[in-house]
Amino acid sequence: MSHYSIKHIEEYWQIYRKSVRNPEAFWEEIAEEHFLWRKKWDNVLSWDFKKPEVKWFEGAQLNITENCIDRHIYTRGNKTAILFEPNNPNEPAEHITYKKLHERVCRMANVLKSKGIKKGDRVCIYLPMIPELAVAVLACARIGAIHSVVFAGFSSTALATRINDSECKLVITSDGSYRGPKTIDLKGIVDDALETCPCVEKVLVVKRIQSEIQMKEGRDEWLQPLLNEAYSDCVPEIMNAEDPLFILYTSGSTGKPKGMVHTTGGYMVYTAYTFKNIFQYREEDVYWCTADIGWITGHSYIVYGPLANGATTVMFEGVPSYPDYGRFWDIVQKHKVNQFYTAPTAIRALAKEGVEILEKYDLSSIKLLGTVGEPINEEAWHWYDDNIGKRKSPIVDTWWQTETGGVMISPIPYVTPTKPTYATLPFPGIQPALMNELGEEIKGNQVEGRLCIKFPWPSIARTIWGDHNRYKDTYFSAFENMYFTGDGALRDEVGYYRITGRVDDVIIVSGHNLGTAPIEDAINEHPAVAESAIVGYPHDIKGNALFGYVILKDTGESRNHDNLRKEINQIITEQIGPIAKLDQIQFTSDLPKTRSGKIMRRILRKIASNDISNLGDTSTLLNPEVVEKIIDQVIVKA
Ligand code: 7RM
Repeated sequence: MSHYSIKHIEEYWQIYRKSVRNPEAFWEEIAEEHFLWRKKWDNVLSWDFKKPEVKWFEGAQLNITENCIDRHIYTRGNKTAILFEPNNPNEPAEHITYKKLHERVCRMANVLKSKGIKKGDRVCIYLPMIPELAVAVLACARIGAIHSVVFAGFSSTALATRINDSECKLVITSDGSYRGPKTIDLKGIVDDALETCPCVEKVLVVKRIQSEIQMKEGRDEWLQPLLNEAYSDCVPEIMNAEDPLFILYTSGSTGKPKGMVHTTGGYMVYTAYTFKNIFQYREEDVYWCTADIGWITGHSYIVYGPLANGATTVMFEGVPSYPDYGRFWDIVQKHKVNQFYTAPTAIRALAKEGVEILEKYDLSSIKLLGTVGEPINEEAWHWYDDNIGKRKSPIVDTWWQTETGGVMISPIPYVTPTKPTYATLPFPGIQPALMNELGEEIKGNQVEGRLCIKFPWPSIARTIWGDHNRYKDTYFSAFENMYFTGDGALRDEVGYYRITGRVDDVIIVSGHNLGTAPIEDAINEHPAVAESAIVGYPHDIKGNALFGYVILKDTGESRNHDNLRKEINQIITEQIGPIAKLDQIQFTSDLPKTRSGKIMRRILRKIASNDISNLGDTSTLLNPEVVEKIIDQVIVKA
């Protein structure tokens, strides 16, 4: 018996050692015992990071939707698979059982087939967080089409770039979407994008907001009538383990977005196994990940991982602030959510609203909390622990990437003792290494370096769509025979990892390496500070100097900014040292963020450096308007 569910720290170490000593045997056992294969593999793994090439479970055949849906119909057919919570709290939630999900996926799959979609074709999905999004993803997988989900907050230009890069034949979208009190004209955005996308033949439209839209003759069709007509069963396409399952775009530090390609067998095994252990999911639990399916977190931990385990997974259409900042907690109470997984940026935004609002809700169903997406600062970690987890729910700080497909470094709840701001230990099968600038591995504990992974794991992205050279350059060229993550990390005295942020966020001031995250952590402890971002800018003597953008909490009272600046630098001096003191502090009301909530430091760096001639593309930001605002504040003053 493999240890599919890890229960003790001794067991973790035992499994971890086994997974490193003989990775093939380790993954083979898990693949063998917990999944449905039409044919077993001829070879567990072949790999060469120099080429680079990675293949898992070669020769095996399967369909991932049989694993995520069909096999559960017999054992838990009437269990809720997807629990849909609409944007409007007065609209009833929808419980989609495994049986019903099977039917809906099959109908959608048959519609796609009737529109000429075949195995290997690319289908772009541009939908809000409604059940059809998950159904469309699974329908593609059912027939072997490669889905490319584009987050429905991206602009028409961003959408067109992604559609063209992978030459999608068909787009699935909706007439519009709800976002808190607003509605967004998604179909109009698609129409604009398609002006420059000759590869798209068909557009299928879900009716969601009942708005008047243009339907282009011969190209656009309403989906519902087609679904009603379609047959409710669809024989799954038998896929090879290494056939592509999906493409998901992620922005690089330069150039056009990278279409990360994930394949079928390894991705399934890894997301299912990590989901089971990291969220300690039990049969009756209700699990909620607040991400959007437009990101990897949604792919792996709303759709594939939970469904492969027969879980109930919540899909929320709305935003945390609508109708007020109690919405998340309202949903937790209403659906008795047991595992809650969100991003530090959401935690900080909610913490800023204060704790009074929490008193209205019963959060006692919560057993476990998760975070993902960026380093979580100590203050946010404690706020989450104290107020949401009530100090009894372990926090899993899960470090991973679009490229890794699944969680790589994370505590296993109830097993790994947690430590604020630490993602703690590698998941079984993951072999991290910290590297120095000379390309050497830094061994031992209490060290810091660039985070690499030494050995392949089943869900590593296999290539960048259409650009294998870029894949090689980006991930396999910095360090020989290693996958380079682009992140920095430190390993403490017991071997726990703390992700310190993107390596390009390191600022060298007077020869001292300073990570931005620890400085931001220190500042955020000031009672008046809600959020902050530190960047470097050129300085004649120090090489780089530090510029801090600081958002203050709305406490109602006005504070003297010069005094605050002194207090902030005092805290930094106390926690890190005078070397990390900020040379300039700008108070601002907002920070430019990507749509997944990451602060765009590139832009902040340019503004701090007084170099706004070429800010690059800001159109994909969540809040492009703040860029102008900050420029006015900073540049006018200087
Ligand atoms: C899952 C996801 C990847 C980048 C990654 C890191 C940062 C993600 C954490 C984290 C510190 C974490 N995929 N990151 N999780 N940093 N602690 N727990 O976010 O492709 O969108 O981003 O996000 O820099 O390289 S992603």
